[in-house]
Amino acid sequence: MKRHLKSLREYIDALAEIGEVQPIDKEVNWNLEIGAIARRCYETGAPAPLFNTIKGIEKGFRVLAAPGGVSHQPGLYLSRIALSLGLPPQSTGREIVEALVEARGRDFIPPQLVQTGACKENILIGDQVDLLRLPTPLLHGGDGGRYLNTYGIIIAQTPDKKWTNWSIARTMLLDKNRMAGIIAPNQHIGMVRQTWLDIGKPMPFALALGVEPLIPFVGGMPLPDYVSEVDYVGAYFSEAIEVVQCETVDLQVPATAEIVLEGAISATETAPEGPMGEYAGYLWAGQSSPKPVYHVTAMTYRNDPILPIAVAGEPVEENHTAWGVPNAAEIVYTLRAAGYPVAMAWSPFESANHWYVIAIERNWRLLIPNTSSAELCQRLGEALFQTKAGMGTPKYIVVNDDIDITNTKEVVWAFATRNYPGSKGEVTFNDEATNPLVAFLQQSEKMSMHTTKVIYNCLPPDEWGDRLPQRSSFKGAYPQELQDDVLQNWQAYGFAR
Ligand SMILES: Cc1cc2nc3c(=O)[nH]c(=O)nc-3n(C[C@H](O)[C@H](O)[C@H](O)COP(=O)(O)O)c2cc1C
Ligand SMILES: [Mn+2]
Repeated sequence: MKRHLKSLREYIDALAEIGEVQPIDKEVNWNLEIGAIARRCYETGAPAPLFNTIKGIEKGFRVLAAPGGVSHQPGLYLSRIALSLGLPPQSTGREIVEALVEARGRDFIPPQLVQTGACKENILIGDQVDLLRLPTPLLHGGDGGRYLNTYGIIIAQTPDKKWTNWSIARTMLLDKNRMAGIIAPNQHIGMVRQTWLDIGKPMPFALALGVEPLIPFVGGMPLPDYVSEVDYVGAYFSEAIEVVQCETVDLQVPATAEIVLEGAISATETAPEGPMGEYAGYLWAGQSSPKPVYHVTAMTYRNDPILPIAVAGEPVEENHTAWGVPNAAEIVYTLRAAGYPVAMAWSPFESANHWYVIAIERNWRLLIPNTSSAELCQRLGEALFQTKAGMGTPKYIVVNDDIDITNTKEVVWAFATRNYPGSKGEVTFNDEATNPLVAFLQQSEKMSMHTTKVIYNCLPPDEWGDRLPQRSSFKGAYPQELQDDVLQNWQAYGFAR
């Protein structure tokens, strides 16, 4: 039974129950200090910092960082991801991925419109809008500006109202009522915006910051074109989520959002945006580029609002969890739907979303007879690269399901000991659509958003057949009874732990 946490505040309470949030009353500065503290939390597994007092910002306005980070507490490594998805905090990566996959097969449930909600406790319209009141942090030394949106959901709808897309894309603060942000043409926000450009109009948007914890994970999920993420959110918990009508645009936002910004993205106006430290772990200092301008026409918020932030950079932060994990789930769903015996997919956090690992059922040679491992990889690529699930990175690693792919040590071992160099081991695909933020792409590929993709064939070598060699390890080379005895006697032998 899932536990549906219906607001950011319910999520924070659930984090507090397991020691995964650290309220900080000492005054902190939005100018790099919040970012530095958050980075240290991500990199050490410390609890998510909740900044209660921010210099120069009115009392009550708060910031929550690392809402989707990982934990250094034993057994709770993935607890923030698990709780966000309504699962027990000790859940494994596999249980998390299966929960996301399972909901993909259900009937989608559209949201329910309600009269009002917490996000309407304060309503500022037109000239009253003042984004400078919000505790927008300068996240990294070298960033081109202060980032207001790093973990909120941008809601956009086609003019015919048939497709409502909810996704995460960063926005940088410009002044009291303007932001600028990335709108990649191959992301859904870019596709929806194109339908407005086609009729020569600015695109209305709503940005919901501080929403219930599942939503950012669905905002990061590469669901297919024309699918509305909010309907998947309904399917996931088997209940419609409550939305309220915006004040100045014809869009609906989650009723419990902490902060909602409404307005329109100009069809013509741009402003320099970036650079910002990114999920690959790099910051290209000094490189800004023109991005579309968001004009804000209304700002509504809960009393004492909490701005959630992701401080992108070296793993593990929310790009690796709230994007990497649902992307892996979408790979599983897509390949299973295409008929392939996929047991699991995962992006090892250390790879900064640059590797997705796919585990194939151990008995695949029986299920797909007369097929070499390289041929299977070729077919997997053909199925995957037609879909958005296969856009996230050009590099995939295919292994047998005897490998625990959530354990990076096992992935490295499989890659090192099972991958044959050259064409049998590296199945390549030329000129495929890609996410342009992949670190190693050439400048021309970032522009064309096409590159070479590779599947590293790390399935057991074909000559091994369906009989894997025994593993030479504690678990692989000793009878279960003896293993149990050894564990039982561990302290008796004199070991501390
Ligand atoms: C914390 C976080 C930040 C993200 N920032 C961006 C971003 O700035 N630009 C972008 O194109 N995608 C960003 N993404 C990835 C997209 O959310 C993801 O590709 C998603 O599938 C896009 O939604 P869509 O499938 O509806 O296009 C981010 C994801 C997360 C979890
Ligand atoms: Mn979408």
